[in-house]
Amino acid sequence: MTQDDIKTLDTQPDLNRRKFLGTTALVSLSGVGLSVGLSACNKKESAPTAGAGAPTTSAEATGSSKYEVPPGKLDEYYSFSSGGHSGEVRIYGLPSGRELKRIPVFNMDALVGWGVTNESKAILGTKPNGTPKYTTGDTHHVHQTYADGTYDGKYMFVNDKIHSRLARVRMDTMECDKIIELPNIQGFHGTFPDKRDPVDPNINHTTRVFCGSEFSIPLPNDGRDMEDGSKYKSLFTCVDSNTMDVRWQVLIDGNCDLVASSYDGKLAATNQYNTEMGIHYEDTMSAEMDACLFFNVARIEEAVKAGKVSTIGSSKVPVVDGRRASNQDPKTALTCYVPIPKNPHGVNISPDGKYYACAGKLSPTASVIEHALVLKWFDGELAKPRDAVVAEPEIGLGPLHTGYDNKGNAYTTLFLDSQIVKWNVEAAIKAFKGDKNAKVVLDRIDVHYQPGHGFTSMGETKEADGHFFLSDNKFSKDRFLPVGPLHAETAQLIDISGDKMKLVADHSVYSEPHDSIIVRRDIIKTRQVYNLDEFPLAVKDPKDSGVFRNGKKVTVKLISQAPAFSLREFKLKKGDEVTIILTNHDKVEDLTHGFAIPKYDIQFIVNPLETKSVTFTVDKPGVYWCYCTNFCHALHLEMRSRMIVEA
Ligand code: K7E
Ligand code: CUA
Ligand code: CA
Repeated sequence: MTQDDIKTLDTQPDLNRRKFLGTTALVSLSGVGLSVGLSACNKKESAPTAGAGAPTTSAEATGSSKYEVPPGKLDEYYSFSSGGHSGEVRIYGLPSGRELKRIPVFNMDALVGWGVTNESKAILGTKPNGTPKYTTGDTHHVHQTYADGTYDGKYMFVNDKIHSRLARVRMDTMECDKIIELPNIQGFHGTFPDKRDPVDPNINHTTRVFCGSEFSIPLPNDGRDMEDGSKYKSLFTCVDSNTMDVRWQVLIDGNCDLVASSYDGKLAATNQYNTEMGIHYEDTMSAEMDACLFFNVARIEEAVKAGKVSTIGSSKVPVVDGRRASNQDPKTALTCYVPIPKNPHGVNISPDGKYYACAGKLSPTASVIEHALVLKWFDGELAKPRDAVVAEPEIGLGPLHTGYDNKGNAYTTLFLDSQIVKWNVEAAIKAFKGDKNAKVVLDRIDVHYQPGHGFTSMGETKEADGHFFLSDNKFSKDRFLPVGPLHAETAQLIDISGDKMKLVADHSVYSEPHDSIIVRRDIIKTRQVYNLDEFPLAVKDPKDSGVFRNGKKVTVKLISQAPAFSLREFKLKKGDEVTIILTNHDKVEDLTHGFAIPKYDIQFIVNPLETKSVTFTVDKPGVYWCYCTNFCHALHLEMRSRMIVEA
């Protein structure tokens, strides 16, 4: 990118700001000062750097009661959000921004007892000593399952970038029920469920989850080829959404990043920023063009069926060859590499299923790729993959993620410009064909500051409603009371129902939401209580309570019913391996009890009619008051049981 490119960005209303930002950001990208240009905050001339500086100018404060949710009233939407390096998933109500729940997934959670109970450890996976295999996670992308092009309210999937795991969350209980670790990859970043089967017309719902790996590694990564970057590889992975088994992987050139799936089930896509296969940071930016890589799902599955596969290391997952050299003939190709400038970030399909927007990140453009033309290339009827690009509007600096409304407009986050830009897809296509009158960029709005993901209400479905856009910003600085060197992040709610975007609320969020989806509330149907029968260990009758000894292994069965546990005390001997099984017999929704044992580091909750268990060795003689941690009753404090450990 050159200085001349910047001049062409004439749609920017605030030219002075543009010039300042552009010069700083782009000059430094051109080689010498790489680290300066890409760091986020060095160019926001209007923002104080820290502290509770000047209050926000009233000019931008357009919040009004129309967007407030009065006490006792419910929100219109759920927002499901990844929690970044917290390893969790969060649920907010919109437009209020009320935080409703945090779902522990890859992280430990003291309230729920996630990572403490036997049931959660079985989902998390354990080391031979019984402790969780990993205690950290890094969630980036959340997406729900589909039926007929819209959410079916069944499951949500979320990735773990640090340990390359995929988790599934049930939408009826909003709890994680399954976690798997993907083989032979690192930096599992983008993920997206498919929307229907590419072949079987009867399967109009999600059955696969696609997963992209961002970091290339030697394969297998067992100490070989560590100095030879040309031997590093990435895999694109497909997981069965029901069994959560890994179905297949595709060996590719370059890396994966974000992932999208088509509405007809035929293609999966991933943007690639490291087609250079660079190991060092500057190498990943050496090429002017990277790519958006498309996978022909039906052909890959035919190849797997036909046994045209290999395996890597000890993994049994079939791997097909999606590298460029092996996929030159469009009519048999499994993959199609569409060139996109430069280090693109994000790929998002429009709600009509026709176009993918792949934003340039280091190029001020968003590339529009036509779905039908990619299919045409696979049929041998398009000269070259790049011909599938039908528009490439210049929209601003550092474009990352795109959301859509129901009127053919796209909303892209501009990380470096700290803006959201609204642009019209069909107008961009006309302009690309040479129509000088096509009005591509329709509006811009400042956000505070450095937006990462942005997403619209129902915008990842064919029911996109064009109501709200939420901008998850990476910096908040002067927007909230300072709370030390680490500030809250901002999620800014923008009304996109009119011609002009309107900022209507700032919501603070704990670091660091990456991606969210905004889901209409009628789609989500949650359960009120559990069912005793779904827990094999359930203590079904209070009379079944007691201490059951088998040598040094002891099982303690008890129930909770406000305001008491069914055992006032239970006796153990030092050295026993005890399993405590607790069933909550309260049937009223939200009547949850907790169970905490001092000095033994045991804490968890049991929801109505739920059963949980913990196993540990009692190594400290004495009296330990097991108490209820969840305020449940006027006699909550009295709700206790005595664990007596004899020497
Ligand atoms: Cu979805 Cu943040 Cu992981 Cu873009 S990434 S910002
Ligand atoms: Cu039971 Cu508090
Ligand atoms: Ca690159």
